Amino acid sequence: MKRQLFTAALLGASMFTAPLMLNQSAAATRIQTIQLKDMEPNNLKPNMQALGAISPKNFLQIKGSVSRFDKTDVQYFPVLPGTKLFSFTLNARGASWGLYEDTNKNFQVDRADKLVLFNKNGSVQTSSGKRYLLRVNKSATSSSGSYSGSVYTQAVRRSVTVKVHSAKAISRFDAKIRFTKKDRADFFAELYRGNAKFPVSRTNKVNDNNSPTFSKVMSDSIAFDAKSLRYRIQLMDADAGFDDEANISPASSKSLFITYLPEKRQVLGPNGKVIGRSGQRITMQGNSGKRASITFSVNHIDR
Ligand SMILES: [Ca+2]
Ligand SMILES: [Ca+2]
Ligand SMILES: [Ca+2]
Ligand SMILES: [Ca+2]
Repeated sequence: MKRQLFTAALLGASMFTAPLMLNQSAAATRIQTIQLKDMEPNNLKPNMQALGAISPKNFLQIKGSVSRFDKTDVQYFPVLPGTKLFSFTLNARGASWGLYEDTNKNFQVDRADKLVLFNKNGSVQTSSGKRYLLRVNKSATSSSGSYSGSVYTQAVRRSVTVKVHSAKAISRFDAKIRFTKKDRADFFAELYRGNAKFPVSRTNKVNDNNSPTFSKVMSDSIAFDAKSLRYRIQLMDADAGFDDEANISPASSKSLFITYLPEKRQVLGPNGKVIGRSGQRITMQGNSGKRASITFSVNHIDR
């Protein structure tokens, strides 16, 4: 009976499928199930061996019991980077419970702490570095109590944005046609992951303009914990037949290879040296052939 109730509650909330389907980053990374066990003594402070970290990689299961001799259990959850929301479900019989934000970070439920949920399941907006304590108390009317439940998380979604602010033709891209501006370039930029064949994003195209500015920001959705991202920026001149690629790199290729390090907020150039920080405007230009320069900035956004 006990077990049936637990299973029915879990399936009813579709908790096994929700994190996989809603959550791109979590689906990309491996989801681990952590069992948060009721390890005594945990009456005032949680037993630290039962530590449960809430992160997009973890799916937490909680189980325990209280009795006449064990009136209270305290369980602890820190929130790891990359988590923006968690859904908390606890089914308790013969017991009442509260989920507290351990605001003063002393691993104890006290007055300074914020009561987040009380005998009621719900979603909690969170951010990395927050800590939570679950306190379960045996109800006065029952001789014993039990509880079981789970926590699933929704990950922060991170995207890298590359904004090409402007380009400048250094060479002539199109043939001169008298009384027209057709010899001016028709630029648009594209963003590729490393040596990928297809771009992840591109800018708008600006016709007949040797020094255009672009409105569309290019972006790429990435895993929250990605440390280093290699991109190739191409500047194209649209033509009636095959488009021309402008040389915008000081290295041997026409395209500009950059590496972005989200945590260090650094942008590395084709030679691996730091050429700027996130959000900063960087100008690079080509060294041979049909040359152009671009001014761009790289950043990342968490949602
Ligand atoms: Ca217990
Ligand atoms: Ca206890
Ligand atoms: Ca506290
Ligand atoms: Ca053209």
